Amino acid sequence: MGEMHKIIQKLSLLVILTATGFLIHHIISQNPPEQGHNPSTMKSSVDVIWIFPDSENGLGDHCVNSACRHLYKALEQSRKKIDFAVYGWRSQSDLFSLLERKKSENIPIRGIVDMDVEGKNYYSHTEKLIHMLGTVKNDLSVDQEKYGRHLGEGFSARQKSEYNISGEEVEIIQKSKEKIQAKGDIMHNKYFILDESTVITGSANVSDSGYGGYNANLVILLQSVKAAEAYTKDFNRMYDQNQFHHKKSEKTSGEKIQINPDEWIRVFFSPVDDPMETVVIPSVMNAKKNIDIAIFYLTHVSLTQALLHAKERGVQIRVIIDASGAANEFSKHPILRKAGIPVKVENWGGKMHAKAMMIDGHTVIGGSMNFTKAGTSRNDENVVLIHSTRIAPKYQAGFEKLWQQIPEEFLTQDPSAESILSIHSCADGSDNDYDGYTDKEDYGCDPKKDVKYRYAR
Ligand SMILES: [Ca+2]
Ligand SMILES: [Ca+2]
Repeated sequence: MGEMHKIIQKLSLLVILTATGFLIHHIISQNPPEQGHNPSTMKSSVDVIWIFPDSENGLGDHCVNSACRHLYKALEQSRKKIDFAVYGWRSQSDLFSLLERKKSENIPIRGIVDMDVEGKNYYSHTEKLIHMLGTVKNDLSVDQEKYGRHLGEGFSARQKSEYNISGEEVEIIQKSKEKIQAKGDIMHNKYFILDESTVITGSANVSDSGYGGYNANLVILLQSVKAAEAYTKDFNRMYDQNQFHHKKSEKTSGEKIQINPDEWIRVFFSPVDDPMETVVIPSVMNAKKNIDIAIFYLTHVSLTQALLHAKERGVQIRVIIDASGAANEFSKHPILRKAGIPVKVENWGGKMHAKAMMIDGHTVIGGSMNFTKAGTSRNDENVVLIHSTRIAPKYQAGFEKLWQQIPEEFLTQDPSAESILSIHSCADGSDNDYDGYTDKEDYGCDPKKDVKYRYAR
């Protein structure tokens, strides 16, 4: 024992001293590591940031609001790895140049974007991004396998649904005005995973209207190794295994990710987790006091039924819905109004693009998923449930601000997304209501035209 033990002790000491010396040398010779970027010592945190619709600056290459600056800073601080899955890319040249710089610094960057069956992306700078990075994949082959290689002739849709409105059974039939074209399922995520420890997600697209700030959006910031792991798992199955949409097979655990003793989150991915049935509807069913919803599209039948049920139980519900979302033939907001739920249709130039709700002052649900059947059962989407009595009031304050901005008359009338009624929509260079006419060409923007053109319904 004795002699041998001493030798081992001496050797161990030598190893430790050498290692320490090396470590000190290593630290001195490098820039000090950025705080919060060492996963093992990093503190977990969760936050939400509202992007308020900035009508004055309009559509443009802006990255000035706090959410966009946060994304910029987090990308800039990334040292190890940048993964992102985004619907597409338009404008946002600061973020674009930053990725270019990160690439030149040899930070591994991998990206995923959407493609339709003809290999086109909705956003104009997506191709440029794909060329610049050379490491961006998409869902084209999965879409083509399901829908073919060309846009079909389109189809008419008809939906019959039933609701109990204040004790009365009501049957509603809704039909599409124009033929719907199947362009493929949508890779609709808007998330960034940075250095295996930070996730930035939510409803904002990387565009002039999204992070640029023309639309209203809710951005979610997660500092959590476990959250980053869950998102990376979703990213890898798309990136490495071409598992988009219905090809995804493994459900997410959906387990609580503890952020601190008082706060936890759960994350879910469409379509495999069916977040509408798994998390959104059960949360509405459990609501006891109030629900505030900020949403782009609301066409989902069972969610509408759950909201009516909550209203019957005495839960106070308010909804802000987008004007173009409200103009959708399948929108369920008239049914909610019929049951006495206050629904305001926004009237700013940009969109109500959030997909979020707050429940009972302790829960916020947000992400990329619209409250539609496609959102929960076909597209690639992510939904975060945040349990926090600190975050819920923060959401609430932003919701209240938006609610107060919208005139009372839009509790009963729906302003057309492109009309004199929607502030700045007639001078933003955008066909806000997708009817092929922009700004002054649009009937809703012509004061001499019949007033009916200013309303969507
Ligand atoms: Ca697609
Ligand atoms: Ca228009």
